[in-house]
This record gives sequence, C-alpha cells and structure tokens, in this order.
Amino acid sequence: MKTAKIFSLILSAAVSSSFVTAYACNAEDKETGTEYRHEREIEYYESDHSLSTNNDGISLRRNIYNIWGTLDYNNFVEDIEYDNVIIDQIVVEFTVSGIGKDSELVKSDGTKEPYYAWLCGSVGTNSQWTLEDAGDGAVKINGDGNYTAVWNVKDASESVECLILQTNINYFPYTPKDIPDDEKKPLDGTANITVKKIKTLTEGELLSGDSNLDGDVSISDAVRILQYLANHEKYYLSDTAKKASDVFGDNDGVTAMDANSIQKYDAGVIDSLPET
Ligand SMILES: [Ca+2]
Ligand SMILES: [Ca+2]
Repeated sequence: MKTAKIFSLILSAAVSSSFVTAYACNAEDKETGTEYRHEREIEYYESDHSLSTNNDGISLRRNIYNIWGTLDYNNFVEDIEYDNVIIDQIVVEFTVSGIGKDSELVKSDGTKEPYYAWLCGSVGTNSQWTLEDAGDGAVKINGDGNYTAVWNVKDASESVECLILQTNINYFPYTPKDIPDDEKKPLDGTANITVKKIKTLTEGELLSGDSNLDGDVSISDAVRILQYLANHEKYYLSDTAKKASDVFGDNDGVTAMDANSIQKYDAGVIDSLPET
C-alpha cells in the first residue's frame, strides 16, 4: 500500500520547506488546441558569494548550483534545490549592471567579440559548457539591462548537478584602477549579474492527473494535491495545474478525492483518468 510512502513524501517536503518549489501563477499558459505551455518557477536564493569567474579567472559568472566548485574561489553554491524536475527548457531572467553601454569583449590582441551570457552545467544526462554548446539559448549582452538565457534540454531530468550563468564579460575593465592586476578580485568591480527568476517550461499535451506538470502521472501528483489542500498559499497550484488535478467529481474542483483517484491510477486499480 502506498499510504506510508505518501506520508513520508509529505513529511520530507515539509521538512525541506525552506526550499519548496514555487508553483507560480502562469500568465503564459496558452491553450492552442491540445497544446499547452507549462511554466513552473524554481525557488532561488542568491547567496552573496555566488558571483565569480570562470576557470580563466577573467570571465564573470553567477553560480546557481555548483557543488563541484571550491569555497576559496566563491564557486561552491547551492542556491536552488538539487531535486528539480526539468523538462524542455530552463529559463533564467537576469540583470546585468555596472558595465554601462559596453557590448564587446576587447581581447589582448585588440580583436573584439560581442558580450554573451549563456547557461551551462550538467542537468541529468544533459550537459553544455561553451557558448557554442548553448547555441540559440545564449543571449547577446548590449550593456546594462535585463536579459533572458534559455537552455533547451534534450532529455527530461529530475536533478540539477550544476547550473551556472556564464558570460564572456572580462571583469578587469570594471575594477578600480588603483588595485594591482594580480590582486584584483571579481567582487572588487562594478560589473554584476543578478538572477531575477528561474523557471522551467514544458510543452505538450496536458495530462489528466499531472498536478505537478512534469509530463508524467505518478504518486508525486497525489502528494502535490494533498500539499495544496493542506496549504494553498505555500503549495500554490496554477490554473493549468488545477485543471490537470481535477480528475474526479465531474469538474467539482480540487479535492482529496482527486488525489485518491491518482493513487488508484498509479496502483493500477483504474486504468484511465479522469475517473468516471
Ligand atoms: Ca506529474
Ligand atoms: Ca475533483
């Protein structure tokens, strides 16, 4: 019987309440025939030390989740939870400040290349590191302003091993001139990248019973409904999620009976949802 399992899942969710994923109201939910676009916001805390540089010691980056980094170089960061379902896209909205109107990297040989920001790291079986790897998901940086970087993941994942917002912005031109080059540190400068929002977008047909909108119907969806019923504010369900959750009672809204139907479906007691 799954009751004990569900209870332990709820308990573990409650214990890790400081890092509970927020299910944001989704203004971008679009219904186009049977196609939906699900948006789920990932809770994020920006630690003071997460601004750093790439291994080249020059290129600014904001570490989002990087337990491979070392403490002394400000790269060891856990600002989102490891346990995050990622399907189709990771979208990071961020602000660049302190570089004025600069839009180009001036290399040591005098040649120039545009400033870019892109997402890199390792998410399940997906990994990308370079600007080339990031492809269309990279965003060109034209001075201070707000930007969005996207990572189109090939395979769905339930974990984030490493996630970094990397740029090719050289921090040296943005540090005080009276500090010797060999003593300059990234945080001495004005150049800054601040993450405003992280979300995942999933495209595809809305599945009856898929309360957490991860593209699959499982016991975690029943848990998601019970969490919502216990605390609407903390465990918010978007309108799309409510629609997916209402699988029992002829459109009577989200109740414990809907969670019950999903448990029965998961256990093979019934073979389709909604339960009629
Ligand atoms: Ca689900
Ligand atoms: Ca219902």
